[in-house]
Amino acid sequence: MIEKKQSLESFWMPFTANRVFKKNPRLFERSSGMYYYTPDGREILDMVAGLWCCNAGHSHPKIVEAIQTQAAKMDYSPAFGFGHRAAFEVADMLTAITPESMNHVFFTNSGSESVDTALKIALAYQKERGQPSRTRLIGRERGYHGVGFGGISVGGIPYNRKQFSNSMIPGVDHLPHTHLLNLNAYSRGLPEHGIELADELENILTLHDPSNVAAVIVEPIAGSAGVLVPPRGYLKRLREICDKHDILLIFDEVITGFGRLGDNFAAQAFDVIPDIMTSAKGLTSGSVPMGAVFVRDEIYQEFMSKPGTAIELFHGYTYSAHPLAVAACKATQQVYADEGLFQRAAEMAPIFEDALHSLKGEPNVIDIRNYGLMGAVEFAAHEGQPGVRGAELIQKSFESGLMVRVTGDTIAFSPPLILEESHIQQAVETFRTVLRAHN
Ligand code: PXG
Repeated sequence: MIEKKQSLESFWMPFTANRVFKKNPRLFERSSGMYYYTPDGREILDMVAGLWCCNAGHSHPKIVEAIQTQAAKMDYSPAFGFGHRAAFEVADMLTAITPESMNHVFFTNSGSESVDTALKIALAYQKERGQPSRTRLIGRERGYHGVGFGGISVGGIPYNRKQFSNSMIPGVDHLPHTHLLNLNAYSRGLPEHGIELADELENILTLHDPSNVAAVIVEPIAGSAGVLVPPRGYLKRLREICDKHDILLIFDEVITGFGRLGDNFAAQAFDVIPDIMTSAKGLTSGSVPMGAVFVRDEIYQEFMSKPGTAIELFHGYTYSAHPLAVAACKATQQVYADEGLFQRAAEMAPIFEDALHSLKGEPNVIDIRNYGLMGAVEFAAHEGQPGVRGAELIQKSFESGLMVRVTGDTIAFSPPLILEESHIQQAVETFRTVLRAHN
């Protein structure tokens, strides 16, 4: 028998101040609906859907049942050269809710893998269609695209890049971020100012020549950087510039997909259709790791139109379309449809918006922003100590029975789509009390 150690030391926790956490751990033991429960039985209202992923609420009985049934039926089936029926069924289910022209999906196990897959598909596509000089990739400052080498290279969060600075993939440029705090503070929905920031793409293209550029990748709304909603008209303009120069546009929809914005994807919410779309998180409502990359028909057909019987794309994962993930995904998508959760997100969004904006004027608040069921409150940093106030606020919120997400001195909200008005009021009033008590 393996000897049981009681320490917290063995587990090197991701994106966590391990030494701080291990002195004062915040542990969860179970979850249900809108709540987590701690080992000592405290109820914590989850206003981030775990980590922006549990869109159907926690431990949904239909999803749990599907996972249990599948685990007993078939544990694993390879996707390289073999298949299982449900993987094809779920692909049909998913491509029924993507934009009309995106009818093909490549399965991964996470958002990071989805991003690296999307970048590789973009590069391979340019070669396949006879444009091998198109190798450059363009991301954006403050973008988060996971932690693979591709993702951190196109990503724009300085701390995520600093430790690995000499090992990025080459040939990457970044658009400026769109967070214009002075001009757009307290915007409800799409901010008024900043469409011209999209024109910076033209400058980058002039510098390198468009014939050397493969793809542009952005989050429709930047999540990790603190819910940065795109300026009105910005995404459409990016699309126009990409079209003009025959460059692929990739939307990283790992957070914005599956109802978060009150529509299937941000592409539909904003009526801007990319060429490639990455997803994960809400794909299975966070229940089993899974990611998916959707591509336009022309991209898939470019690979399929070549004569011969060779493998068309030299890429894939042992666990692409893992039976457990597929079962969880099918059940999740069925729950979304049966319970009308994307529509529900759209209906709750104005109530969420009003509640969040009622925090204007509370201590140290400098901005509030939102779209769909994504929202953020930004705070003035403690003098010379950026990030400290944010960390204090999540700890105090947790002690008060509320889970929120922090990035720097911004607190983000991204609740399960099942939430009710009473949860919104509970969350905002708890948070208000925390702000007033810890001024
Ligand atoms: N793209 C986007 C837009 C994401 O938000 C990833 C890719 C990577 O997904 P994986 O599954 O590899 O983690 C993400 C992930 C946060 C936070 O609150 C956000 C994410 C992950 C962890 C924390 O800042 N987003």
